[in-house]
Amino acid sequence: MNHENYDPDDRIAALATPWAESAIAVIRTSGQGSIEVLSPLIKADLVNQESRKMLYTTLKDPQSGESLDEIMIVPFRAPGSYTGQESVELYCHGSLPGVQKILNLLFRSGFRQASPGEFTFRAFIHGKMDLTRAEAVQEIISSKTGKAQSLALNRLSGVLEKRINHFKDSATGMAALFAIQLDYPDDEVESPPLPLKEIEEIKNGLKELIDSYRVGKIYQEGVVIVLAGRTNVGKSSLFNLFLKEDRSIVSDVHGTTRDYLESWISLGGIPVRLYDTAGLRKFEDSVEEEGIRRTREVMENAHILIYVLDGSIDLSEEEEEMLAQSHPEGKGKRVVVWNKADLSQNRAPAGAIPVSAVTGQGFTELEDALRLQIFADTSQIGAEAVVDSLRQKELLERAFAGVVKVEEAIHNGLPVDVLAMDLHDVLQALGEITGEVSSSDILERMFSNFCVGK
Ligand SMILES: Nc1nc2c(ncn2[C@@H]2O[C@H](COP(=O)(O)OP(=O)(O)OP(=O)(O)O)[C@@H](O)[C@H]2O)c(=O)[nH]1
Ligand SMILES: [Mg+2]
Repeated sequence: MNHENYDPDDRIAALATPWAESAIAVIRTSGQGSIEVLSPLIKADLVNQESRKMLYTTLKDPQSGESLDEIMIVPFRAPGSYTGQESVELYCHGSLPGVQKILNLLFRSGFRQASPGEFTFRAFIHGKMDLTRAEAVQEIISSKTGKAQSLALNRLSGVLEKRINHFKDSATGMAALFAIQLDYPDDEVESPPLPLKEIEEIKNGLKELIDSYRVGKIYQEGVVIVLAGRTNVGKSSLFNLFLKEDRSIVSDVHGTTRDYLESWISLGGIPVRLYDTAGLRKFEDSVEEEGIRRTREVMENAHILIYVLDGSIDLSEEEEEMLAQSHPEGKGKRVVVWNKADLSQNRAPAGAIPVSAVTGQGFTELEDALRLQIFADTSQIGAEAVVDSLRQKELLERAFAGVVKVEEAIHNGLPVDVLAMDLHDVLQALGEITGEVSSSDILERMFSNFCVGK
């Protein structure tokens, strides 16, 4: 999408549902004249159809006279549509050849294929939503757990926009104050008190949002957790317990799992990519050697390693050593599980969580320990507004740095024009977050990550 010479009125169309056989497919169009262009293609009068009221009709090719499908169609007149401009949505049977025929007809009739995110981009330029909401649209679509989806939904409803606007209002008020002092420098009017309290408030608020990014990222992108340990300790049994299904082969033969397996799970709403791996031992053949090499590779990339021990037998030297290390090597964190606790009368070694993959004992404690590790470096976020876009986080940091500069300038007794300039930076960054000031390359990058049809 080229935003420089962008024509926001030309007519676009795209399939909004996946390109796959389905019960119903939704085709979306937007642009001036959409209703008039589509009307001759159906056996009903779309031009006089009430806005946002659905119509059941037949779609036909006016050239050949061929009936293409029985459809439901709904016109949206500006500004009462998702994009804020005239739009038509069309619900047809989800047959791929059928959908292709309909799209071909639309492209012959004066629509062009929409780019990814183009409908949302139009909603943004028509003032239907600011950039924090526009970004939330794609975040909702790509969210992997219910919790991630509701955090993104909060942003769509504008919680983040409201907070940013609150900072903006406050900074604008300060800018006005500085402007008065610039206009009347000679103490003709008594100088108003410096807005130190407001500055502190903006600083804390920005800091809170910046910190929330880590939480947002966890919910949006998820974390990688890897089950590792010696052969036969019960890694695959635990993997299946997390998944609540028998995905990985479990047997009392050592070296059952030869290659890693992976699956998405939800850990109390946190999306987790969980890996089961080949047991670590001196390999017996080249296939197992490759399996163990892959296991080590997967372990390297883990955010959290669940190191599994077998509670029914003695620990190996290597396991003892591992337990003794309070700080595991590698970038990830570690949780040690003492599995098969049901078979042992002994107590779990210090630092290990007693669990049984067979009885389920200790599993809740294991989940709690994982959650604690995941959020270990994040502050507790009370507010509903959580940032999970890197773009927003970087702009928040720029605004924060600007506020700190203003504060320092005040403490150092610098002249008001310096304060005003620093404050201008703050306002600029905040404006970019919501899209009030937006450069075309930001828009280009942002909307290109969207789904086509959204
Ligand atoms: N009693 C008991 N048996 C368990 C438990 N966990 C696993 N087992 C048994 O231990 C054996 C090995 O389990 P797996 O889950 O295949 O072990 P693994 O670590 O994946 O083994 P490899 O893939 O060979 O590395 C199986 O016979 C399981 O039924 C447990 O908590 N209690
Ligand atoms: Mg296994």
